[in-house]
Amino acid sequence: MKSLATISILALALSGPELAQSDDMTPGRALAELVYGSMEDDPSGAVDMGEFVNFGRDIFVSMDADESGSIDAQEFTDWDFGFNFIVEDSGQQRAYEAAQKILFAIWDHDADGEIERREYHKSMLWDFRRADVDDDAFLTQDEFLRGYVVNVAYRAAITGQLSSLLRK
Ligand SMILES: [Ca+2]
Ligand SMILES: [Ca+2]
Ligand SMILES: [Ca+2]
Repeated sequence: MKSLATISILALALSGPELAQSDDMTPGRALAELVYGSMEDDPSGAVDMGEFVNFGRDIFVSMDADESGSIDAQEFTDWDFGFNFIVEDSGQQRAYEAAQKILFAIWDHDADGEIERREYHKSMLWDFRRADVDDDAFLTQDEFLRGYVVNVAYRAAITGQLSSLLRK
């Protein structure tokens, strides 16, 4: 298990532009586009913060298997966006597990081993703002794919970029 400091460094590295710039149509990207499409109430517009937060709330409920109001590490790793089968194909299981740990550590603000509803909600707001590069309060599909931390972390894992970071 990596220390939290290492995880923070990795998280920073993951937000670097060189990792987020791939335009290849990979299975991971196709999945992320599908997820983006499912967030939009109005298919003609970009995703606003309300749609993003609603999407996050649905995910929180489905992750919280025992309905305790918080997500523990087991619930978090058991749940997946649909990336698991892509990970199996890519042979990047360990990198994917590392990416899950990074995401969990980012969202568990007080590091008590549970992502509580309010921590998750706050993270959704932060994640939205971070991804909204032009600061217009809408996420375009491109901003979502390039900047949403889940997409960035899992894509880095699946494409093998995270493995090379972990080896450094
Ligand atoms: Ca729970
Ligand atoms: Ca917590
Ligand atoms: Ca924007």
